[in-house]
Amino acid sequence: MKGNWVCSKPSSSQQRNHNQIITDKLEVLMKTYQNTKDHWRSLGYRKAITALKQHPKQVTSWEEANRIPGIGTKLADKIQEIIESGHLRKIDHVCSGDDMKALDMFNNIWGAGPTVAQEWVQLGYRTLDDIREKAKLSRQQKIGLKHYDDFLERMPREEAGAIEATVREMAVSIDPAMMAVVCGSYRRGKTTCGDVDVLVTHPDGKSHRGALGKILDGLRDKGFITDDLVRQGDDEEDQKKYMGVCKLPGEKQKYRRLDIIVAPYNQYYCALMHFTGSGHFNRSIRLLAKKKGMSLSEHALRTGVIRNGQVKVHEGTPLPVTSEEDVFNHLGLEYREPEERDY
Ligand code: DCT
Ligand code: MG
Repeated sequence: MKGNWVCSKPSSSQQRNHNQIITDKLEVLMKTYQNTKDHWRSLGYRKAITALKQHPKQVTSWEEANRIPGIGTKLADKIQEIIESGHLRKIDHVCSGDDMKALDMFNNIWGAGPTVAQEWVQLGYRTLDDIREKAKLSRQQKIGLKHYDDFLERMPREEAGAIEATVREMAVSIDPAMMAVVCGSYRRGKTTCGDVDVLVTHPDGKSHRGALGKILDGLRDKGFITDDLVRQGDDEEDQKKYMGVCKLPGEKQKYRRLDIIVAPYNQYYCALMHFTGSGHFNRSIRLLAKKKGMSLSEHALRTGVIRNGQVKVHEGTPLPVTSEEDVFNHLGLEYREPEERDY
């Protein structure tokens, strides 16, 4: 398979970003366009940033920038400005006003997206106190606001490990054969984690049913889970996802985001791959599966999928998957350890 597939290369082989001065500035603009729901522009910036990060050398001229696929004349103008002056005046114009600062702050409230953040700015709110006093808040946004500073901070890896252990002990106390594994950035070996993603299953293929409720009740009784944000999935056979807030015992502990996913054992390895990520790795490997007439999700890897454009005409049949290696093998990829999926 030709092409530059992220999922087919270990992330440690990623070269150094030779154009960080440029990509840092473009990322600021991309974030602003995301905040203002300017999807096309933010997508254009994301593609350009990815291309610049992969470029084997420092870009030193307008022509060189313009030759990179995905970088047109307007972006090349901006890149030239950064090369020559170290600055991008557009950032000062677009991002530095009080409106934009407020928009960014409101977007960072858990449960508030670009639409509601924009509404609040239009209503004249500029500070978190404005939001607290005047805005009409959903239940989740109230929790997001209460833990605003804690949620923005990444936790040390050790703390994520202690949170995982707490969830696992509870799962095992309910049923000794229950499995609880931390996924996400922790499993990819990161030194800090934004939240903790714990995947729970049971090897007998049926005792995962009803487990989530029991685990949550136990963790609430201990005072470990402090707030509930979202609970998805009612179908007994399917996956369930819980999003909430937890805090380890002790005076100085912070409130942390905790996700618990429960999967039936026959979906476990696809769920493990999905929740391990990274998001970028997942996008790449799913696209590769699609190109091969397969489909990969957190539930299954299917083959013989027939698509008419974007529409699936035939769902395909699930392939046997009893390890992460199986997924890589079926796709014709060399196995990558979680640490090597960190794009
Ligand atoms: N995921 C994905 N696509 C996304 C977001 C997430 O496929 N847009 C998957 C891959 C990672 C997993 O879900 C958990 O998501 P996060 O917790 O958001 O990511 P993380 O890699 O664990 O990073 P963080 O340390 O910020 O939690
Ligand atoms: Mg995470």
